[in-house]
Amino acid sequence: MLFPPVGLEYVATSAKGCVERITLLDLRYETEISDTDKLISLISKDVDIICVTIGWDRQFSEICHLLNRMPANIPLVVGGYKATEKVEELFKLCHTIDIIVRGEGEETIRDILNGLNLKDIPGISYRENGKIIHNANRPFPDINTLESPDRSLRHNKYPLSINGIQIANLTFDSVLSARGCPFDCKFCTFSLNPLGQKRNYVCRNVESVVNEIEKLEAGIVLFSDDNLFAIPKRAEEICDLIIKRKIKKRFLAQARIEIAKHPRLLEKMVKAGFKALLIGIESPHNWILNQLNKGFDQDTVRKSFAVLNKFPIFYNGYFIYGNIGETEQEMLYIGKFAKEIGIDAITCNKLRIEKFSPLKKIAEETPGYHVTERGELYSDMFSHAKLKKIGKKIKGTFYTPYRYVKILWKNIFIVKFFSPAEIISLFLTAPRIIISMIAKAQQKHKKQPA
Ligand code: B12
Ligand code: SF4
Repeated sequence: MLFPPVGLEYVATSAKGCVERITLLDLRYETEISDTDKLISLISKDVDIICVTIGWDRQFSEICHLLNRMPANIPLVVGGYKATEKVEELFKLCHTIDIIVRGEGEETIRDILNGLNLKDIPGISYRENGKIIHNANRPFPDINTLESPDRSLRHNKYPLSINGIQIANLTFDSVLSARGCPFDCKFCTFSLNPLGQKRNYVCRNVESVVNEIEKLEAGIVLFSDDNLFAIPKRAEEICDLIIKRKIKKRFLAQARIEIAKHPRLLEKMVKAGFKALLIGIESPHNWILNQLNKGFDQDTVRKSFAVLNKFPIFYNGYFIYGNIGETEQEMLYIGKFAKEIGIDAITCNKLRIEKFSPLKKIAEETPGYHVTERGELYSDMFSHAKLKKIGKKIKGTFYTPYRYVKILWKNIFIVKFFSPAEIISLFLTAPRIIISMIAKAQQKHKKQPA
């Protein structure tokens, strides 16, 4: 619940002027209408068209259930990454959906709201006489013509909170400075959208990005770009302008290890307030890095971290395990390798092979490997359950109690992510948080069938 639904906010902002009034609801926060009957009564009273985003798998069936309760007489438009991926399935599961917007929705929503004939709107799928019609894909919009999200439409502030207890007044937001990525990693579902289209790397002008940041209320800002540093000179200009305008915020961003080749940029990032980088390493093994077309090898990772670790930035590395042909021993080396390179935290995910993934062919042609409908890869040797166990072991090797102390130490004393006042507030709220966590665990335990 830390981050706002930026995709939907882009769409809502673009819809301004086409309708009389826009009400933006983030149902995770709208406690008053968390009761579905109340939500439906609000919608029935006041709303002419409903637009919903589905970004990921989480609670997919609950979302479908909710959509099926929407009033049949109000047009229902659905969009988002997951909706784009599951067009056919959604139409089958949700009889109330009229239109699904595939891919980026800023221009498409305007066409819909302006009443264009559905057959003339690129990028949509819709129902007609009991059939589903899929129009051609819409070309990508020029991102410099898109307005950044209108945050005044929001009803809440996206604070850091655990079990409803707010911590140290920290608030979050995200900014998108570019779309797409110039690299072609074979497993990647970031830069290849669910329509199989590669989004060419296009960036907004630096001034507009910093103008947006300057107006944000939140203190912690995530750049949601796939790779903020694709053009290092441009990233340096963003930092220069943040420093020049004395903007005091804490930034997080996704990066590739090549950033280590640019120590001057890293220095400026520290001055500008960059506190954490999320870096895709994927694997310690050269043959896997090759298979994934990652574009670097183990030695480069080691050399890059030797440079990166000189800067007071918190590094989280993404790793993929369960690759095609990977042995258990190779998977388990991830935790050890992560320790060797001195990274601060790791996130490990099983390899996913989605519809248009270039790895799909390799997986299908490799005896004993299978890809599920949901894009999960497993093999005769490694079932889902076995891979899950291996994942736990990898984490167990890395996340020891000493590691948690180190993480805390680095954030407080080296990266200085938290101010002294925030640290005090963190400690003061800690007992309440622990009590609430215990209560929640007990509740969960009680709910489980005997
Ligand atoms: C930044 C990001 C995050 C941030 C979120 C920040 C934020 N403000 O939302 C964080 C780190 C929190 C995050 C978390 C997760 N993420 Co994420 N995330 C991304 C990332 C890199 C960018 C998303 C983004 O901002 N895109 C830019 C906006 C403008 O695009 P958009 O959201 O797609 O919206 C456009 C269209 O979809 C459409 N649209 C969207 N909604 C609607 C609605 C209507 C009505 C219409 C008409 C159109 C429309 O128009 C929008 C504007 O063009 C994407 C990868 C990518 N490049 O897309 C992954 C991605 C969306 N995340 C993903 C996942 C899996 C997750 C997690 C579930 C990971 C996890 N295991 O915990 C969590 C879920 C968090 C949760 N809330 O439950 C997956 C989803 C894949 C899938 N098949 O389900 C993606 C695609 C990455 C991947 N390939 O693995 N994520
Ligand atoms: S660099 Fe990252 S975002 Fe770009 S293609 Fe590779 S994995 Fe995807």
